Amino acid sequence: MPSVRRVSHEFLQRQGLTTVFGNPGSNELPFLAELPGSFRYVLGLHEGAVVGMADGYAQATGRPVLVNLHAASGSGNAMGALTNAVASRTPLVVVAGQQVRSAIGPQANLANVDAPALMKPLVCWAAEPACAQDVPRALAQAVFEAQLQRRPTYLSVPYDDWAAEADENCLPVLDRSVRLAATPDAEQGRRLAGQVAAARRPALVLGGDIDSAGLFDDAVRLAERLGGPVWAAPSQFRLPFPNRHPLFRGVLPAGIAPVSRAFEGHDLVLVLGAPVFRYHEYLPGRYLPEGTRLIQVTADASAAARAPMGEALVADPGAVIELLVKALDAPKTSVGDYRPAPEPLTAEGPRLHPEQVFAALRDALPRDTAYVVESTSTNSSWWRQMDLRRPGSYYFPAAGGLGFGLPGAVGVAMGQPGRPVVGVVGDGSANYGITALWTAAQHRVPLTIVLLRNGTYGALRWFGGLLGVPDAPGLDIPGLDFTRVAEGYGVPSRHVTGIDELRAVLAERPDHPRLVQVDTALTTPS
Ligand code: TZD
Ligand code: CA
Repeated sequence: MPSVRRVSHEFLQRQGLTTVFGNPGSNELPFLAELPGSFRYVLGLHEGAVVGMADGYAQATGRPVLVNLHAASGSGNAMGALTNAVASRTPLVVVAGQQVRSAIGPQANLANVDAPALMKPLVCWAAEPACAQDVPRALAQAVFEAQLQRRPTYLSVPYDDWAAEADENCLPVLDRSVRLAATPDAEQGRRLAGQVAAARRPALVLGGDIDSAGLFDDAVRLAERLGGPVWAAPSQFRLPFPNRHPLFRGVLPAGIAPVSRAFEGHDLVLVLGAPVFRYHEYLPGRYLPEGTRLIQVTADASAAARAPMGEALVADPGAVIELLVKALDAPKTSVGDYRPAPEPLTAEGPRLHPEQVFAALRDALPRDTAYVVESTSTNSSWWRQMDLRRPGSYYFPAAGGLGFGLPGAVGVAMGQPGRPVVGVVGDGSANYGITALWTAAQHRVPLTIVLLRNGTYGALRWFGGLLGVPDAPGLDIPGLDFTRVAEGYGVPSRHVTGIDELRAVLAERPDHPRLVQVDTALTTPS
């Protein structure tokens, strides 16, 4: 009989999980022994960066990805980054090493006491196999749970299990496949189509799942049939709709009262592929205006169950879009033209206004560029200037945990070689995932990091005003030079001072990672 390790490697290979993002320790080494040549181990220097890179890679490829972390300490370091993977419904399969079983109770060094409990609030499934021969099946469950529930999973494996001999009941798992089909039945489909067709003023709200499921263009077809306004749901991890499309009204503000105000006058709000809703700032009010009905269609059963209002149908939004497009009459009038971006605002003094930077990105970079964005105070400038019309153009850390932008951009670029990728990262955010620069340099990942340096935690200054805290300490971050930090990790970099220089630098297409630092003026998120 082969070893548990051999069967597990074979399973991962058959399922296509051969790119492994990790940072190993002694407990993990036995899993990495005899790794077949078809595997690629992408080393990250800190677990936050490891998970951020794996998240970007999994989102860009649309596939589950294996993450290899060290016991409790490595898993703990990864948890902040996992909050974003939860919000973006990323199927990460985290495998961590554990002490041998007999050493866990006495708490030998590197024993992860109650390992599944450590991760449970974040992952949808966490386990430690009860014996070595259950490892291949448990690994398969970790992959399938992540794939079906679209949420990270966690498996803790005592390190001596890998060398143990498999038994014959370990082998059937190699041939397994698990698939999901969630098309509404005929009656559900008729009912929904009837509700939508009967609406006088329907509004559409789209979530990140629309883009991650490859439905970006289908959503445009549906919207143009409906002819009503389209919003992106609050706090989303992807852009589900072209942001300069004539029907697009922007990202819904993340507060109860302003969301309700946006729906004023609509008898039906159809939400596709989003939770209802991921509010942020507490702005109390009625959830919905009087006379507005909400229908949520999502593949995420938990998002349907926890919503505080509305009807929900747990189904594949793609199947629902298809049936609605078929059932609805073609529109009588054209929806109009895409809206041009306004002239970018400028700043006083030597610093560039973020709008100038974004206008330069929009004009100098190819239309299919994928942007990974983590610059919190520049949100309104971003949406005023950008013109994103292609699927997979925008990634954002939707749980608000900083440290995704830089690693996420590395992961997206590795997952979609050939597509231009730009990370737009603030001088605060960059520090949480900075070590990903090293991985980008080692793998020569073609990628541009545009580092916006305003010398402060801009968004927190703005929040300070909103929350009546004008005098909080610890909000400024002077004295950081990212060109020198990047050079230290092996990434060539430039400090750009003028808009013409920025445009010229962005027009270059290097085949390696680079960092472009720009000094920017402070702006507000909205
Ligand atoms: N730590 C982590 C892991 N996530 C966070 N979101 C924060 C702290 C708090 N935080 C924000 O929510 S925004 C922000 C912090 C520190 C400032 C980010 O600064 P930046 O962007 O330079 O990246 P702006 O544009 O200057 O706001
Ligand atoms: Ca900043």
